Amino acid sequence: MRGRGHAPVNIALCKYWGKRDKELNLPVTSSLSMSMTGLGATTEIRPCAGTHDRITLNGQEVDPSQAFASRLSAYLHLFRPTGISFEVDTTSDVPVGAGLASSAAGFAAIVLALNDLFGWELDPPSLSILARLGSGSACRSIHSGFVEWQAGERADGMDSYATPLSEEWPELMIGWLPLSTDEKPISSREAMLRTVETSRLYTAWPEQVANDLAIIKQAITDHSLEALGPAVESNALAMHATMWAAWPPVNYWLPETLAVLQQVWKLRAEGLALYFTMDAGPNVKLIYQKQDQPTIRQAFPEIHI
Ligand code: 2P0
Repeated sequence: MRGRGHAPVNIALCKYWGKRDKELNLPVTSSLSMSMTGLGATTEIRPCAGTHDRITLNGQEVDPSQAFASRLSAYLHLFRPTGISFEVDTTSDVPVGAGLASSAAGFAAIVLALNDLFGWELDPPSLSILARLGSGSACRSIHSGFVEWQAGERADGMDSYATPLSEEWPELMIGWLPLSTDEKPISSREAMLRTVETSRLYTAWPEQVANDLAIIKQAITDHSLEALGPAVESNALAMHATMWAAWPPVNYWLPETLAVLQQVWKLRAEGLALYFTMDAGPNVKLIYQKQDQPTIRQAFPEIHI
């Protein structure tokens, strides 16, 4: 008896930053992402005897005392039949804990594997809600393409889940620059809480998101990178500004991060339609159109597309 699930990494174009309920991972605002085909997490899960879950990541057994393992075991408790442990075998295409959305793909893959194992046959909103309980952004990784996570209003979170947009935009490219794969200095979970509690700039965030979200959705419908890029870039920078204004300040940037941003701004000033986004880590994701791929590869030879 085993269950299997695969889920893509998603990169937010309009970010989720801040919760209205930290137990249920209910967000303050809606958010919108793009799933990356061919990059994600694959999980196999089997019930087994014993008192501990056995968790394997990329072929290596994870010590049960590690944060990753204890968070996963705590999540599995939500579904665990009495006296049952699980063997969980996950393969991730991206480094864990480096701000590359590995937990989103990971928790979405677990939910799909549990759905397969127990034969639940859940509908996509229910799968998305269960993934959200593991990690907020995981609710978006249940789908491919452009995905919107509706913040919802209900206290029980049953209206807070992700749905795919019908639009497709095959020429839109996203590539990431691996500046560092070290574990981040502070988890996004903790950083988000600290920002909401201490950053005076956070009061401006919901309005920023409402504006950006409307522009981004229209830009996707119109296939307009000129409209999309500024909203995406400004949304990421505003999110980091709320963190810098927290106390103690939250900083994910390295000197190399700023150097890349300056290079993007220089290339754009020279006429290239190139924009960036960043998540809770020092790495930069570049957004551009397929026709400019050769130029981008030349300017950033280390890029993963
Ligand atoms: C996002 N991030 O929208 C934002 C942008 C990071 C920066 O969602 O506490 O791992 O599990 O709900 O989802 C990362 O936070 O946090 C994240 P939890 P999560 O992609």
